[in-house]
Amino acid sequence: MVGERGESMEIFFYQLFLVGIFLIAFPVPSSSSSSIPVRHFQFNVEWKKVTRLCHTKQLLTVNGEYPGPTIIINEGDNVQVKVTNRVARNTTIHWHGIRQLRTGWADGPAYITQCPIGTGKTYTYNFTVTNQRGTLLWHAHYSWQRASVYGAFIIYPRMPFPFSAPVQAHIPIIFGEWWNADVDAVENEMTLYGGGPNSSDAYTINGLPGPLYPCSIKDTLIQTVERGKTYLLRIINAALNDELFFAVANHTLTVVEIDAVYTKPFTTSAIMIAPGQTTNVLLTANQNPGDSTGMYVMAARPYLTSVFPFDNSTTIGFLKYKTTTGIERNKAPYPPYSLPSNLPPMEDTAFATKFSKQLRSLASVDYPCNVPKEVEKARNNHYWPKLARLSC
Ligand SMILES: [Cu+2]
Repeated sequence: MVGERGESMEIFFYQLFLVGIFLIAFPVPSSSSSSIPVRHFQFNVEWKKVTRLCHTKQLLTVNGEYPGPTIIINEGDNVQVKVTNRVARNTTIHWHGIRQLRTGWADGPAYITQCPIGTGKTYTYNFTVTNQRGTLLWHAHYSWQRASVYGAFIIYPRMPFPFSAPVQAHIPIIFGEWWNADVDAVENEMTLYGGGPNSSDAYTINGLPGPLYPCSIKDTLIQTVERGKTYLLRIINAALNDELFFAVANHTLTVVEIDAVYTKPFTTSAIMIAPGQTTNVLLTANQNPGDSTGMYVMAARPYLTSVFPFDNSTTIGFLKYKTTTGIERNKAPYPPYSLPSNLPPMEDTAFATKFSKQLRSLASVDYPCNVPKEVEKARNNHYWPKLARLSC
């Protein structure tokens, strides 16, 4: 007994020592400092009746929106999100990719960094976004709630963009998955049988499956653009499990940022994006639709990486050039269309590899890439006992 107690005291002092080092090594300004702008948001986690693919169900949402509200802040802002749980089950929100310097408790994974937010309870996430700029995402982090509870997290930079093209508009493109069944039932069944989950019934772009799925012609994204203008597509993969290819017919994409880090720009016919990842691309509306429909298909479908059954369907939307007359030419039913020839086939590992190899940090004077050039050989293995002693 005494031995055990002595050991635990030793561990306790060792923890104190490590925490001390951490505080000294990362002095981040306190968020209570009045010079930091504070951004307040209210998130109500609540049910909303939503219909897709002819199936109506109660969908878990934030503020009744699907996808959820977009958070837009400036680099350096303090963010305070008051989350109220209005459903009869636990929940949390994860700020996916935010570094959470000294605010690990605001990270969101239930039972890891925090206890879940119980029914009727309110919890305020409070963190400062330091030295990150670009696109990230937020999503629920309890069970499979992230299937419908997700949204864009946009951080405007303090300094001008490191690319010269004037951006006409910022367009979030958020991929997701839709199950006709209740996702809790899908998850329970998976746990019961120990296999993979039932495949989703559709992929979605901004919550819309597009006309290749049953009953979905009206649920199609149509993004209007002006000829000659350049747009920043803030692409987010909020799908649960699948890497996706994405392409826009007759257009190239210039990758400028991944996961809120600038990249050396490169132009590509398509992108590959993993779940939880974000990619900012520039798209110039440089086609001359003339008398044609002025509609270009944008499409996403999975990159096949597993032997398990998966949803092998394709979601599409349209890029639509504004007419000079202002007359709406194209409403459903859409003109004849086909998938973009530049969309990689599902087994295209060569494309996925080539694409990933092109990703390089910008590494400019303003945005240096400070990675350790030497790897220190570890002398001891350190074990970190769990500090959280709250029983949830
Ligand atoms: Cu996450």
